[in-house]
Amino acid sequence: MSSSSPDERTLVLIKPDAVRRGLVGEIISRFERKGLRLDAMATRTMDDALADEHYAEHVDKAFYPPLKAFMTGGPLVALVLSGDDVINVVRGLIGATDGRKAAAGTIRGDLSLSNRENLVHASDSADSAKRELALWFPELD
Ligand code: FUP
Repeated sequence: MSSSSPDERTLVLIKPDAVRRGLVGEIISRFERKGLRLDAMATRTMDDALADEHYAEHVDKAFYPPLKAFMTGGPLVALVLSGDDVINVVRGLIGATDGRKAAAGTIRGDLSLSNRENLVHASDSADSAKRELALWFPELD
């Protein structure tokens, strides 16, 4: 038996609003300064099919059509981050969904004033991370 378990991985999307606003470096820098490892990074533009798969739990909601238009409306940066308890740690760093309510000191709390254009997506559980990593980075094991 190994004395330590391997570090977790999570999927992060730096959304089109962050790319448009020139905040990619600021956001990656916060993850790096926390001590997380950047295992993979790619610039992508979501198409309709990827949006529907990524947001499978939201496709029937009223907010989904404008969310999909926003997420497919420009390039984003997809990251794989790893580190101790990375899924929870990254959720803490990004803050609550609504940028108007997110705590100061978090990415959304400091930099977003919107419930939709909230700069970052991060997997919210081990199951979501597994599903989302397979969707965005199928080449990683
Ligand atoms: P989060 O996990 O914090 O990204 O939030 P959710 O999974 O609940 O929502 C996913 C995305 O849907 C949010 F990042 C932004 C968008 N959204 C809206 O546009 N309107 C809402 O009322 C709720 C979420």
